[in-house]
This record gives sequence, C-alpha cells and structure tokens, in this order.
Amino acid sequence: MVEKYKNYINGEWIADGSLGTFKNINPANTDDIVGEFPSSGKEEVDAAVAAAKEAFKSWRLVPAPKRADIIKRAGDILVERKEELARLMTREMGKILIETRGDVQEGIDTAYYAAGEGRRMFGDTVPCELPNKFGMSVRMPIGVCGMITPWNFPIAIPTWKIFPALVCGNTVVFKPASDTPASAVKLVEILEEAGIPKGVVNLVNGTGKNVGEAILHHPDVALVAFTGSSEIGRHIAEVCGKHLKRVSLELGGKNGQIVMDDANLELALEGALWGAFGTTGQRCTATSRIILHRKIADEFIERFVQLAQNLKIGNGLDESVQMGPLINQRQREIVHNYVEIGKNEDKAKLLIGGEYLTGGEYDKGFFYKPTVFVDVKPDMRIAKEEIFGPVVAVFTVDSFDEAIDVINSTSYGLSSSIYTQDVNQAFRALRDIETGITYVNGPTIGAEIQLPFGGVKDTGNGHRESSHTVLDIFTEWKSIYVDYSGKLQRAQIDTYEE
Ligand code: UN1
Repeated sequence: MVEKYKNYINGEWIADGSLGTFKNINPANTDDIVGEFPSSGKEEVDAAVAAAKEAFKSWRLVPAPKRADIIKRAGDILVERKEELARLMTREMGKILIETRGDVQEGIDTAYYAAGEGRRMFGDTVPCELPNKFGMSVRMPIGVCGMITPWNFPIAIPTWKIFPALVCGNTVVFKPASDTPASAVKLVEILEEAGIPKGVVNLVNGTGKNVGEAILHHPDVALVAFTGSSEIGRHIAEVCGKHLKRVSLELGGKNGQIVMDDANLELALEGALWGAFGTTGQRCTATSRIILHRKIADEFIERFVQLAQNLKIGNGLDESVQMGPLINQRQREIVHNYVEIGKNEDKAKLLIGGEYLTGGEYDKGFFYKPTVFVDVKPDMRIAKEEIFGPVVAVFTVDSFDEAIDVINSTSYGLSSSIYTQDVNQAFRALRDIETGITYVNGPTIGAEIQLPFGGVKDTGNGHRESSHTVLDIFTEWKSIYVDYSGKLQRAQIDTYEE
C-alpha cells in the first residue's frame, strides 16, 4: 500500500489534485515508493492564494510575540519528531541519516531564532529636526509570500523562509520540490499542530511548471522566495520584475577550497572530503573546486583520491554509509554529461570516478562514484558551471594571489574556504574572495543559522536568509512621524528659518 499525501489549503487537507497524482520514489531504492501526492496547478494555487490573502487580514494583527509562540511550538515538535523526520527525509531524498538529522536541527535552530525575533524586530527611533515631533521606523509584513523550495534541504530551507515570514506577519503559499513532498507535508502538519490559524500556511504540491508558474503570475502574491538554480532564478526574477513583486533568490554555487602550503593537511583533507562528497555534492555550498598550492599538491591529491575511493556508498538509512545516491536519474545524467564534457576539455585529467556505480543493490538507485578531475583550468566548463554532484575540479597554483584569482574566476559567489596557518593570509582572503560566506580552516559547507546566508554575483539578488537579515526579505519599512506641536511644521523649511 502506497501512502497517500494531501495538499493543505485554508486549513483543510485535500487529497485530489486537479492534474491527477504523482509518485515520490526513494533514490537509493526505486522499488520503495515513499508516497503518492496530488499533482496540482493553477486551480489549487488560486484557492491557496485566496485563503492566504484572507488570512493575512487577521494574522497581521496578531502580536508578533504571539505569532512567534506558534513557531516556538513548531520547533518543540520538530525536536520530538527529529528522528522520524530524518528517516523519512533520507528515504525521500537519499542523504545519509546524520545529515538529515542535521537538516531537521537546522529547522529547530531556525524556529527558536525566528521565535526570538517576535520580541525584537528592531526598528529605529531617531531625533526629529523639528520640536515636539517624534520619528521612528517599524517593520511591516508584506502579504502573501510564495515559497518555492529545493529538495536538498527539505526541512531546513523551507523553515528558513516560512518561519521568519510568519513571525513577521505574512501568510504563505508553499510549493516544495516535487522530489521531497513528504517532508513538506510533515512540516505543515507540525505547523498545524503548533496552532497556525487556517489559511496562514497553505501547501500546494506539484511541478514548477504547473504550480510554481501559477504562483509567479498570481497578482495577489506579493513576494516570491526561491532557492534553486540560477537558470530558474533568472526566470523568476524576470516574471517578478514584470509584476513588481518582491523577490528573494538563493541560487547556485561553485565553491572553492584553497589549501596553502602551510596548511594543516590532515584538516584540509578532512574538510575537502566532507565539503565535496557530503550530501553527494548536492549542496549549493558544496566544495566543487579545490585549489592547491603546488608545494603540497601531489601529496594532497594522492591522499584525497584514496579517501574518496574508500567512502562507503549506499542507502543512507544504513548508519555505516558515508555517501548516498543522487536525487534522481535526470540529475545523474546531468552529472555524467558534465563528466563527459570534462573529459573532452583540453588537458583536464579524470583521476577517479566518472561513472555510474552499479551492481547488486546499486542497480536499484541513482548512485555515482566520487569523481576527481585534476589539472583543471579556470576557463573550462567543469571549472565554472554548477554540477550538483560528487564531482571535484582540482587546480594547482603557485601563489596566494593566483589562488585568489582562481577562486574568483566563476560567476557564482556563495561559499569559499581557505586552509592556512598564516593569519595575515587568512585576513587577505577574507577581504578578497568574492563570496557571501568564507571559512578559515573549515570546509565550504556548514553555515549556522545565526549568520546571514547567501551569496554575491550570480548566486542571488542581494538578499540574505537566516540571521536577522532575513527580516529585510519578509518585511518592508514604514517610517512614522508624530507631530505633537499642534501646528503645521514644515520639514527642511521651518527648521532653519529664523
Ligand atoms: C544549501 O546548500 O542549499 O551551509 C544549503 C550549509 C547548510 C545549508 C546548505 N547549513 O551547508
């Protein structure tokens, strides 16, 4: 029996989708069907937006600390259900259990942080230039927010958007990735249990083409927040631009780890392995480039390749497994196509991997071998484009300055890292690397939710999720002047008139 999941619109769980149903399968074992979901389109989006618009009228008036209490409760429920959710997530999208537990933990951290904002959300009070006049700024909610989220962090990323948006007083239409709809249903169930009023959060399952597009074009959606590829992000920005919708984009990455000749190699190797092959390379923050100082390059490559080849690959529900499958066959083809491109590019050398992992249980999943290219040059496609798989491009450089040039030589700017013991070098790197996040002596993955998350260049459009900076996405400023002088006072004029 395949479990049947539903949409959630205006406080009701609705089984039928106007476009039928779709199945969600376990990428580590295609015999395992996680569930059947309503395939939705414009009809459901219209109903969800109407419910969210209506609910906004009262939700915006609920005091922020009370809204935050509901998010705090959602965090408490996530704590109780952490293991169950992690297991479902591993089944649904393949990453290993310690990582899916971390994914839920990121949602818990976000819940408590966002709940705290319910009692902060600071604005400014400033002196006014005229006597008997008071000036301050306050944050106002924006309205109905369309949240379009990816499959690689099925709990964490939706919470990054939904929790703070709700504390700010917005209402939500949530369209999760069609590869991870079960985690999304669980998250919405948790919000319902935590006491979210009807219509405040609505869940519509389906494809980007059917559901996502309807959200983008709906006149009553005031804001769209999206995490995913730069290609789709560009399209979303175009549509939202045309309609003057607010839009927040978290897009791709081509993150590099620099290893200088004075680095602690042990540490740098461990970091590179985790950064490159954690989540099977399917993080926007994944280490897809390693930039080695020539003096340590040979030793590093030899040891790195050995470590990569020894990784235990398999079904993430097995606690001893270190790397799971790719999300689906389409992604496996994309990854493999990049490997073919890399093999044909001038002088890049494929050292290990570059093929499907097959045989026995592997034949039932979308497994791919850890893949390492060396002698990569910055103008190659495998050096510049996001692959989203366990594929690493290794560069060898002769100096710190060359390392910085190489790390900056992509259009992306999400995360980066440098391994060095030299504090001067570390600070120059922090200043000169063009990314939104830079680590010293740590891998490119592993952002904590109390610092801004996001990137420069083609990685986004200037917004930052997490931290208090997320409030700038989900609120707009209102400036307030109260004149208690009892007369007309003209700014800039009466102030300076004798
Ligand atoms: C992503 O890669 O899409 O910093 C998000 C990290 C995680 C979040 C990654 N905390 O790697």
